[in-house]
Amino acid sequence: MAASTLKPVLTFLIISFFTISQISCAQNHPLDPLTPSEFLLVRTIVQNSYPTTSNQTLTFQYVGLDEPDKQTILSWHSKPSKTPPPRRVSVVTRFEKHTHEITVDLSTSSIVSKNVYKGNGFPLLTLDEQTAANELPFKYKPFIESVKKRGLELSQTVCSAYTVGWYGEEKSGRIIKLSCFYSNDTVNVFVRPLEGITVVVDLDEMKIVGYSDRFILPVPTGEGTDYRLSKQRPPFGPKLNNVAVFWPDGPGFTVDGHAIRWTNWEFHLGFDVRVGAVISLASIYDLEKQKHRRVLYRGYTSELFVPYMNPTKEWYFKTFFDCGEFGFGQSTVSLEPLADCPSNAVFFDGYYAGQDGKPVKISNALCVFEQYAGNILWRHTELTIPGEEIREVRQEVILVVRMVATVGNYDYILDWEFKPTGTINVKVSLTGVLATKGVVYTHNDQIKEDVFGTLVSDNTVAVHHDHFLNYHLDLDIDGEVNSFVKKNLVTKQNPKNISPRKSYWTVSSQTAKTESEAKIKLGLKPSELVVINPNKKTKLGNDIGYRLIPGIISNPLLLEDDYPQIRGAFTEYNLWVTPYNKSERWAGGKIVDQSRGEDNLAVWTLRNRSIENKDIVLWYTLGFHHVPCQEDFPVMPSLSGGFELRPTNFFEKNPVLKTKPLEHVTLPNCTTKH
Ligand SMILES: *[C@@H]1O[C@H](CO)[C@@H](O)[C@H](O)[C@H]1NC(C)=O
Ligand SMILES: *[C@@H]1O[C@H](CO)[C@@H](O)[C@H](O)[C@H]1NC(C)=O
Ligand SMILES: *[C@@H]1O[C@H](CO)[C@@H](O)[C@H](O)[C@H]1NC(C)=O
Ligand SMILES: *[C@@H]1O[C@H](CO)[C@@H](O)[C@H](O)[C@H]1NC(C)=O
Ligand SMILES: *[C@@H]1O[C@H](CO)[C@@H](O)[C@H](O)[C@H]1NC(C)=O
Ligand SMILES: [Cu+2]
Repeated sequence: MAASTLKPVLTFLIISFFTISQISCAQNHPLDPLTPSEFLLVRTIVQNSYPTTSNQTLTFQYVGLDEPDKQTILSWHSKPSKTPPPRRVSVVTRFEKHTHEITVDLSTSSIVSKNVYKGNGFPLLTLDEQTAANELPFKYKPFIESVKKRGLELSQTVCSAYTVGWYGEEKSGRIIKLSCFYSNDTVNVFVRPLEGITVVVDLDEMKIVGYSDRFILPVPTGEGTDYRLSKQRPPFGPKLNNVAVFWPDGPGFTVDGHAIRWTNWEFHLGFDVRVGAVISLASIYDLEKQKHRRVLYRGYTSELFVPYMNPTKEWYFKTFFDCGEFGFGQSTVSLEPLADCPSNAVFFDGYYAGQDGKPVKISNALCVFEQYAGNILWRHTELTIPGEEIREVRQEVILVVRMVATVGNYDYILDWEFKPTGTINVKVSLTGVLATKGVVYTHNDQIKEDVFGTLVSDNTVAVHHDHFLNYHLDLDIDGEVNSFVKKNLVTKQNPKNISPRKSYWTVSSQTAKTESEAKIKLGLKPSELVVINPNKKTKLGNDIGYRLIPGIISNPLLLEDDYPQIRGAFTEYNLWVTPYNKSERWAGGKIVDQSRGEDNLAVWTLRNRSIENKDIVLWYTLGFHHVPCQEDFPVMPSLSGGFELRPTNFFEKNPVLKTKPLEHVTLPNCTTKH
């Protein structure tokens, strides 16, 4: 289509987008995220429970839905009544240098439980305290001196907060470290570090408690690092032609509060400060059985572990847990209509409690849209029947749920893609700005030492690192009682007298009885990872199931007894299976900042609980070892990975056999304006 026709089409679609987003919610769902008025109520209830005589401030580190028991949800969901189960809220506060865990019941406006956390580590950091910490150096004389010594302007300097991890310390306060950057001449601050300086901040005291300036390295130039279009100079390119997204029949999905229905799928879309998007109660309509069948009770990113591979004094501690320390929901950024999501997208705002307990709104935090990318759902050309050429093709349309979390320098695009075939594709795309370290070098030939990364620009090394995302996948295949089956593909020798073939492979299934049997390291031997409902079979007698098809496989490379690895032990296996337990929600544990690996997936599974014929949860880790390259600079093109949840003997036959082909619709003629 000619570019000139783009404008009128877009205008039309923008109008239709607003219409969709105004569909109001008919009834509240017990899994709906907390609303602004609920946050305010929680704030009042919690504040009233602390002594007014204290001059210590109370800060809200985490406020999230304490969801009702699964059985309660399931029975409500199957027969929604006017009165949903009581709304409860989990709250974590800091008060008088202690972490308090509180459960609030909103229906009675009361506190149900309250205790002081006695374990190691600290809760989620708030954005406010990071902002406050980042400003401290600018009133701190030694830092001002350090900036001056480097011939830099203080007004052009910015600092950013980094969690410090745990390295065997017996005791440590609630501290973070700041790294500082130079913003003169570019907005790409993360590529202009002020190396040699470390600022240690005590968050409870909100003051600098440690400072060192060990050496000076050239601050990499800002030239050529700005990624804004307004700062680019010709020649431009490669040139892409404009596009229009046009759904002549209107959207194929409906939004009812947080419930989304599209073709054969329905699910609930929630939002949480710690993990961002939460998919619940996903079920698929079976045309043959004429009913919805359950697939995924709950899915979300439970943790993201990003260890950097620079072991020097200024960098070693950079081993981040982005969900448990910084909060994926808290780091969720507003999506830009027509850019982050296409014109047919419907947007959802997200809310979380700020440090003062008041609701903070993230506009357009999530988007949902249908996507047609010219892909084929299925096809066949039959050429063997003499005199005939038979061809059947079906186009593939999918539904995408998207959010973007920007944690400091990095952007994570998190997609859940639903297909009419029953597949759920979970995808993450990494983009944004690399974490870089200043060096004296301007050419690779000068480098005779390990610089822990790749020279990506003058005086700039992008540091090696990993991204390990763990997904909490509570599959309920046709009901909550499931089993995990590992189908190993094994080589068999062919008996000599049968045929000249010497070997073949066949499937050897193993049902995991306990947690230890379901710790899976992938990449060595081929196997299918299947969750079955052991109590249901297809008409032909096969186990009804769904399988998890991994994408790229990455295993950890740090030593097992290295501190970050102890904390990030969920990466030891690509897949773990646990019996459902409401309080086991995050693979890195509940309290993550400065945690010591005492409460995480690896520890829970040591109990070696029974998982056969039980309500089970899969924990899948998707990993990237990132060796940066020059193309990743000054801003990185998206790098994607993911995995697929795919029906396997779930349906009696191809569930999209009877899907009709899409009709080709010619666009109304549009007048050219130049
Ligand atoms: C208030 O703070 C001061 C100094 O920080 C302290 O000495 C005092 O005990 C505090 N008062 C209360 C009621 O906590
Ligand atoms: C800031 O950037 C401009 C443009 O590159 C340069 O001329 C100027 O010297 C820089 N100032 C400082 C204080 O670095
Ligand atoms: C649920 O998990 C928590 C944390 O691992 C544990 O303390 C608790 O005992 C578990 N409950 C059951 C019923 O296993
Ligand atoms: C877990 O339990 C099973 C069954 O009781 C047993 O065979 C297995 O050795 C146990 N594994 C560990 C690591 O304890
Ligand atoms: C639309 O454009 C096509 C090709 O330019 C032309 O053949 C057709 O008559 C036009 N239709 C209308 C309704 O203007
Ligand atoms: Cu990376």
